[in-house]
Amino acid sequence: MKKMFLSLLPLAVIQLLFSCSGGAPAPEPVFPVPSKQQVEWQRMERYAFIHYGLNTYTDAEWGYGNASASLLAPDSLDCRQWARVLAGAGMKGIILTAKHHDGFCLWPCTGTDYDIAASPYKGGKGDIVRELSEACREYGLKFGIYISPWDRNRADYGTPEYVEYYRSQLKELLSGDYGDVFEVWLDGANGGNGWYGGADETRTIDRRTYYDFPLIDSLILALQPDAIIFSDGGPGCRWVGNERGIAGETNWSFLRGSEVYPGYHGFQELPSGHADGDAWIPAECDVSIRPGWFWHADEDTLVKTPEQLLDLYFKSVGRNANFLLNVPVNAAGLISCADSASLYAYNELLAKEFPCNLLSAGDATVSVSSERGRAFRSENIFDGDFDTYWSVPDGTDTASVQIVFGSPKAMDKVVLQEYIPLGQRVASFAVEYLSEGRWIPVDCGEETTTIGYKRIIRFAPVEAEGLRVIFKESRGPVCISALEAFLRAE
Ligand code: FUL
Repeated sequence: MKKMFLSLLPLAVIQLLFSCSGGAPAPEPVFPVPSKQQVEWQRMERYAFIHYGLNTYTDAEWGYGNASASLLAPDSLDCRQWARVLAGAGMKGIILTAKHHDGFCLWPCTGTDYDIAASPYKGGKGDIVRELSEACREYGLKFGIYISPWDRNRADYGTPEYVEYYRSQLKELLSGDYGDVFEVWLDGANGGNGWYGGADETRTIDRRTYYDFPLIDSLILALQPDAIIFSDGGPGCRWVGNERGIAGETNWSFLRGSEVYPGYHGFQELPSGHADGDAWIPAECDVSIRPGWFWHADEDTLVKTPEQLLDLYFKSVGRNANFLLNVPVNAAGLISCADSASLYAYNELLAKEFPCNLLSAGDATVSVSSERGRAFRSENIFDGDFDTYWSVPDGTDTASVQIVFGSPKAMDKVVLQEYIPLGQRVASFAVEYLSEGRWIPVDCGEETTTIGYKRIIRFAPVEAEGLRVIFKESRGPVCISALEAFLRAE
């Protein structure tokens, strides 16, 4: 009852109530901090990409911009199947390649003839953006769009007129006609050779200035205020610096905002972010379930196994990043059986990794180095509620929590979460278990530096009489939402 009442009140009022009743106020934020939309986005954790278009029929990855629209003639295309399979695999949303680098549009686009209206699909009356956005709503998924800035079909690519055309495409897709869009994906590949309306040449643009990305970002946010804008440098979320789906073991959700822009690349620094960054731009790990982003018949046997997908989950979500898994649609217009079989099995393996949290305040003796006050007591880390957290007094940048069990527990994973609305703080920590009266570090083979929204530490199963986490370095008083331990179910 008390909790229900509190959840209806804004944070500021809650803080005031606690300070009036003698409790300590919440810690001051440590900047940069995420927007409310970025926190919601991070809590999605897993969502899917779909690459589909003319490349599906030409066996290409980067269409040149001159493939005929007549090739788009799937005989069984069914967006509801895509949504059903991906929802069944635990995805929280789908991002569709509404336009890839070849410039072909999967919706009837007013500014070009190089679109679905020129294809045989539904006699030129189809609109895959609409069909998928509706299927996503039906299956409780969020919907996002990939709209390539680079366009190898347009004769005017490289001129200011093209940028205007690109903006008009964004307006068409984001004006609300297709509902809410949770993420807009601005790819970094742009400029190079292409068809360009028959010019068939190489065009080079200044990646930093040509598109006027600040203007594009404000256009997107004016139309879809809750959308997260992806690019190498955000502003909503950032590329993780590789297409293998792997985040840095150290992973700050910040960048020096003015340095990174779409097309910047930054392979070395993007996996870990900038520890001294001034803008909250968390990492997203994009990777395909197959070697290519688009479907190719000869890759039907090269679909990643459930075990590989599970490993990628731990290397993305388990390292403070979101996991964007591409599942290409095949020439028939469906997600292939090999892909859906692997996806379902992966989702089951994932559930087995986290059968039940072994930690609770009930059957153990919990002690912490210090507590900030009633509202920030250590019990908050066990309550399964992200919005409550344990914190320590101001001026404290180290802390520890120790749990001694009534009887030993077997475990192979520890999950830690920081309360990120107040910033990402922890820079170094250690996880130890108690065995025959001695505290032993778990052998996870990874740097235990940052935590962020979520960090999952895996190790060979141990029989633990207790567990402790030592926060050795923090950018302010720690704010820990969750500490959980699990043992994989056989
Ligand atoms: C890359 C693109 O060039 C690929 O074709 C693909 O769309 C991938 C997700 O992003 O930069």
